[in-house]
Amino acid sequence: MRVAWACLPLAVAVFVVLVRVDRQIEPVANYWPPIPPLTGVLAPNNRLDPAKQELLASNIPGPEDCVHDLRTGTLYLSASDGWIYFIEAPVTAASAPKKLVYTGGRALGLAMDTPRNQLVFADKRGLMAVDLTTRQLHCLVTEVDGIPLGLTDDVAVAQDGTVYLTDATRLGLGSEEVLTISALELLEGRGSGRLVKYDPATRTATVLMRNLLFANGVALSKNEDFLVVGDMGRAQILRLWLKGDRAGTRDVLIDNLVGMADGIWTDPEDGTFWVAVFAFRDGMSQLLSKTPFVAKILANLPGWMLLPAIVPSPYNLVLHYDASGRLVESLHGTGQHAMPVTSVSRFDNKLFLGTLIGNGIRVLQL
Ligand SMILES: [Ca+2]
Repeated sequence: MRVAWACLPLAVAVFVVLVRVDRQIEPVANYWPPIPPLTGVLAPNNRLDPAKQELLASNIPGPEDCVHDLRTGTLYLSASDGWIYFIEAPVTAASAPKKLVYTGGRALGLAMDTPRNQLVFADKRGLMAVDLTTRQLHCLVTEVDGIPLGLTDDVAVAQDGTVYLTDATRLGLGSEEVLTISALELLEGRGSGRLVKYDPATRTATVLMRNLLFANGVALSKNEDFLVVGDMGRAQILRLWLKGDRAGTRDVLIDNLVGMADGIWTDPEDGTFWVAVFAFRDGMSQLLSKTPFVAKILANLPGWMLLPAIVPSPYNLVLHYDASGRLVESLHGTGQHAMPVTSVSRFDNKLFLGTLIGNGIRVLQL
């Protein structure tokens, strides 16, 4: 089956490369460790099966992320139509989402900045915020170190208002769709993602990490002594210490993930980390990581044909780690309604799952 996936696009790519100019990427070879087996805590189960889920906002396209205002229970969600929507509590499948603001771009990761009563979000245009009283939109950062943000993917806000954001890849500067951009970054294999810190007091942004292979989810630890960031293409979650003797140093908190980590959410009650896994690591980008010349040919495919590069088959997977990076449980789901999970958070003893592909937020009673 994998061979079939790889051969068909390759044949088309040979044709395509003859009639169009290639995209400007220069793939390099990478050698990844074997994918860990689905055994032990990782053993498949049916905890995310569709029959156990409720679908919220079923008419809202591509809600990558959603976040609750813990004061009111209002749920905010980022959609692929350029709008941020909200649902007031009590949030049920019958609730009709309302429009909060049109961003002019494409909002991805969301984070509440409760002390300042604003919603901070990653947008294809850069780091942005919307005042929840006036609904006034603010563009906070569009470039760092003279380099434009290529694709702002996720955000985390500290109690003092400091914002940490991921700039997924330099390849996001064109007009390509998010999925195409991520596939190209993975096929290139170099890593152009950045972790950025924005200081609202000085309105300045600084780069904390470079060369991430699609920088994705970012989250602060419960007491904000460190943050975690997803180096998605390398199947790692990195830890950067912010306080204490180790401040400024980094290490690998979680290594050799079974899939590509998307959104990461810190549970405010116990400090554990919930990780949305976008896809297993057996897509074309991983299979072709040793053959950059083939990856360069495939990079000429139309965007929709690059999907197998990152999503070989539909699967739902959420991983739950303790604060030290130990896997404590995994939640799986398959079937015709399975979609890549791009965000996960818990509220009122329910898990809320966002997806870049498909409509609506899926809700699982725990
Ligand atoms: Ca993301």
